[in-house]
Amino acid sequence: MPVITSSLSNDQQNKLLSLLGNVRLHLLYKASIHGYTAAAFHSRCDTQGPTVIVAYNSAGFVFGAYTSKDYTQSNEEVIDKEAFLYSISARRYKPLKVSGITGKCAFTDVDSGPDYGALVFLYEDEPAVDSNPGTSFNFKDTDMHGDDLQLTEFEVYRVEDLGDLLTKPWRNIQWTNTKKQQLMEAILNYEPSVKMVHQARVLLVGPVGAGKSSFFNSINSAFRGNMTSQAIAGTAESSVTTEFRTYTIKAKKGGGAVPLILCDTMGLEDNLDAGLDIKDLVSIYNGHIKDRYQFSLSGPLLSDAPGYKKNVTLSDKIHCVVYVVETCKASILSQKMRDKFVAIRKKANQLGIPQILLMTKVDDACPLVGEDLKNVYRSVYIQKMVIESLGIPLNCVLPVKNYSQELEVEQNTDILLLTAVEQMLNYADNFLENQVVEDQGGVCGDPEINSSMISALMNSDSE
Ligand SMILES: Nc1nc2c(ncn2[C@@H]2O[C@H](COP(=O)(O)OP(=O)(O)OP(=O)(O)O)[C@@H](O)[C@H]2O)c(=O)[nH]1
Ligand SMILES: [Mg+2]
Repeated sequence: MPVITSSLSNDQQNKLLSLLGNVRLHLLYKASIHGYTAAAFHSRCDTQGPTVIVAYNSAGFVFGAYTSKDYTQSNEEVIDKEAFLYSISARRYKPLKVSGITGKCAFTDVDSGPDYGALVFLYEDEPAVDSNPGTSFNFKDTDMHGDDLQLTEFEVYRVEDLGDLLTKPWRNIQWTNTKKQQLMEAILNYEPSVKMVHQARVLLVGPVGAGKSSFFNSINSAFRGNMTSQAIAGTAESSVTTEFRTYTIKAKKGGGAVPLILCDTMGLEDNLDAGLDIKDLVSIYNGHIKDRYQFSLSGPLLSDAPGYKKNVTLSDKIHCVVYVVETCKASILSQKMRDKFVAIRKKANQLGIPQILLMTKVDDACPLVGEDLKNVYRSVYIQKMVIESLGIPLNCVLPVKNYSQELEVEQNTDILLLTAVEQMLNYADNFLENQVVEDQGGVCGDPEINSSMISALMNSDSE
């Protein structure tokens, strides 16, 4: 499936947003990709809450309809006082907004194309509009669409209310240089509670393009004090990362290593036979996959394959799993992706590996956060996304912004990133402590650790 992008120019989008308030638009349906049929429209746009139709014609008009109600194919007339028709064109400085005629319904909830009376879209399953001004809405044909009823494109967006800012943040963060230095020191001075393990091993896993590789680059940049791009990041239809990579981080150029290994994986995809294979993931959890292993689309790495690492120690295992998801997609992941997450979580739970949800691209998700990152815990929208996401306990959810276009590191971005790392180290330590306790109880020891080694494994302060 090709990457689906909006046909709205920046100017058209800004004009449309000026009619809708503080919202973000999520493209649900694009007729040139999904088909100019009512069936294609309904399969993507029914029960999506508030939506806006955006129709394009070759006369240069962008016009359509907003409704705050669902399409459900109920065959009933839907009353919606908030509904309106609109038109944007180079001819007018401000968009035209047409409210409904008092007492008339906004649209008839039919199984054909969206029917607003005065404008019926996808008329007869064609790239066309039927125009009858005076039916529910009143306008001049020339103002609405320049009398050009053939469509060159037809899109529908879900309209997501971004809300405002909370007066009090729901999580307290000190946005000061002292805090950044404290976080850096705490991370650099971290010592795993098991002596034979020198670095916490944290796995990044998540959908294609979620920002896994960028997270490593961002942490590396934060410690180096300048932009780094060791892990290849970018946007593509399938995962840009195709190898398993274990990255260490240098505190400064030529300096000592941060006691953290970030493991980057290929992205997850909806289809069962695409993207990272869950069997490979379990091998990674258990430390059997080596750095630079090239993931294969023909199947997972088998235990008798040459690259399979048979003898593993606690250091090779994953100590904390970090699910990386884009903030604005967290609550609308496809069912197939959700099912994959359930399977991945189940496996991590069975192995007792602590898990964190890293919600990336907060700057993209909410313009108020894009303007000022300090709004991250005050944005009503981000809070909503955190609460609705994947059923992970709230204290395990960490919103971040990765470096993506900056040329220099920035204090607030670093603070959010380093706070996430500090949490990952705490969780990794919980895992390591549990491993030792389980070994003492003889529950499920690592093959290379036995109870006679336990006292030697523990750091003096945890003895
Ligand atoms: N604005 C913004 N862009 C981001 C952020 N994180 C990542 N990006 C961009 O998102 C795109 C994908 O990022 P990657 O780090 O390559 O994502 P990935 O999860 O490693 O993707 P695959 O390796 O393809 O699975 C890149 O263009 C990044 O610059 C973020 O926090 N904010
Ligand atoms: Mg990647």
